[in-house]
Amino acid sequence: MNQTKPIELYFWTTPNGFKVSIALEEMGVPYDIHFIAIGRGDQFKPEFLKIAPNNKIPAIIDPEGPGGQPISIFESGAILAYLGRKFGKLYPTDERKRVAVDEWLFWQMAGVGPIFGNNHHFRNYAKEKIPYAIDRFVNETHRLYGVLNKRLEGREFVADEYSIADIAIFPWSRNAQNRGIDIEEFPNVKRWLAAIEARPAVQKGLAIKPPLDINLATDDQAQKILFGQRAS
Ligand SMILES: N[C@@H](CCC(=O)N[C@@H](CS)C(=O)NCC(=O)O)C(=O)O
Repeated sequence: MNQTKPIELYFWTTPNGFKVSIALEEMGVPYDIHFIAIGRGDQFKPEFLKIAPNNKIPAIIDPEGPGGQPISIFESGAILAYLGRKFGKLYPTDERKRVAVDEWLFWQMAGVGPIFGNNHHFRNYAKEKIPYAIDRFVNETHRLYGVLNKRLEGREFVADEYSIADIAIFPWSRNAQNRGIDIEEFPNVKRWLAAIEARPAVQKGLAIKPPLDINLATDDQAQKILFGQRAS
């Protein structure tokens, strides 16, 4: 590891945020956290939009990017792949193995993230409860748990060896009951979740807590927390 300056992680305590904190912990990469309180709209601030034009966490700045120059990256899948390539960890270089990791990483990004996100939205947040939308997203969530359960039949991790693909899928798949799923129906997923949850780096990545008062902070205070000082 020849990273001398920490990676700047723009983060909130959500599944997409935890993907990156877990990956950084697993790879043993130094990082500083900048909390982006999405509940108070910090993701729309111009400073953040410069590095994350889609106004969503996570994002990173690597001060020691390609050519020794800083690089900013948004989209959790792009971040995980970058970290895997840069630090040579959890992202195999053998092409067949890498394709398998990519398949499951993209499966998470294009399938699990949006579908589980809509599941939460229509079950928990939508003011009007729309049975069609709830059924559609719970059924599709159930199908995706089934796909994962089948993939994990006789396999320890989704691409055999533990990788950034597992790290992408894990934070979204735990607490299945919160999306109307009975995990007992999916014993391979249950076993896989327990194995990942037991990893010390995963526990550290999940343990990050924002400053208690961040949602109440004035704009000025929040700016300091978000952009001016080390928050971890
Ligand atoms: N595809 C994006 C999704 C990121 C995402 O949905 N982030 C949520 C939190 S988990 C967010 O920042 N939401 C704020 C907003 O939509 O305004 C990624 O994987 O990075």
